[in-house]
Amino acid sequence: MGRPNVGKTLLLLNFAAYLGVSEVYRRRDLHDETVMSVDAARSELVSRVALKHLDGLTVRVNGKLPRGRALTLTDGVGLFEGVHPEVKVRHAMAETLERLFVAEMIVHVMDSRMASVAPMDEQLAALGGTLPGAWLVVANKADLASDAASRNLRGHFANYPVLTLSAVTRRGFRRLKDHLFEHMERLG
Ligand SMILES: Nc1nc2c(ncn2[C@@H]2O[C@H](COP(=O)(O)OP(=O)(O)OP(=O)(O)O)[C@@H](O)[C@H]2O)c(=O)[nH]1
Ligand SMILES: [Mg+2]
Repeated sequence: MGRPNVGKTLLLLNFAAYLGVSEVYRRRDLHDETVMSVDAARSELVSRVALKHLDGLTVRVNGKLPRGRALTLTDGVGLFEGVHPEVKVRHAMAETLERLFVAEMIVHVMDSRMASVAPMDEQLAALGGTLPGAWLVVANKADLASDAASRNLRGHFANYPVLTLSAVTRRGFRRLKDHLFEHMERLG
C-alpha cells in the first residue's frame, strides 16, 4: 500500500512476473472477478494518472514457496489525506486500510524521489509499528532518484527494513523476494 502514483500496481505486476506468474485476478466488485494476463493488467491498470482504477488486483503464487505455503499478493488503492468526494474512492480506501489488520505482511511503497516524507506515510508507518503483520518499506522509482534521496528515506524510516528498488528496471526484486520468503519461513 501507499500513496497514489508511487508505483504499487506496476511493482505488484512486475514482481508477479519475476516470480513466474502470468495471470492475475481483477475484482470490480464482490461478485465479479476476472482473470487477465499480467501484460494486459500492466497496460490497463498502470497509469500516470493517479487513482485511474479502483479494482482489486490479486496475484496467487503457486510453486516452490517456503514451507509449502500459499502466497497471495494484493494491490491497494492510493491512500491520501482527507475525505474524497466520490463514494467509490472512499470505499476502495476503506477496503485497503482494512487489509492492514489482516495481512501477514504489508509492503509500504513510497517514491524514492520524495523531498520530504508525506503525513500519510508517517501515519501509515506509525500504525504499522503497532500491528501484528510485518512492515516493509519499499523506496520505489530508484531509477529516477539520486542516491542521496534514497539514503534520506532509509534514514527517516530507520526502525523498519527499507528496500530501495525500481519496478521498471526490477533492480532490488531479488532482495524483495528474499525478504518475503524469509518472513514466510519465520511464520512457519
Ligand atoms: N521510472 C519509474 N516509473 C515507475 C516505477 N514504478 C512505477 N512507475 C510509473 O509510475 C506511474 C504510476 O504507477 P502505478 O503502478 O500505476 O502507481 P500506483 O501506486 O499503483 O498508483 P494508484 O493506483 O493511482 O495509487 C506509472 O506511469 C508507472 O509506469 C519505477 O520504479 N520507475
Ligand atoms: Mg495502482
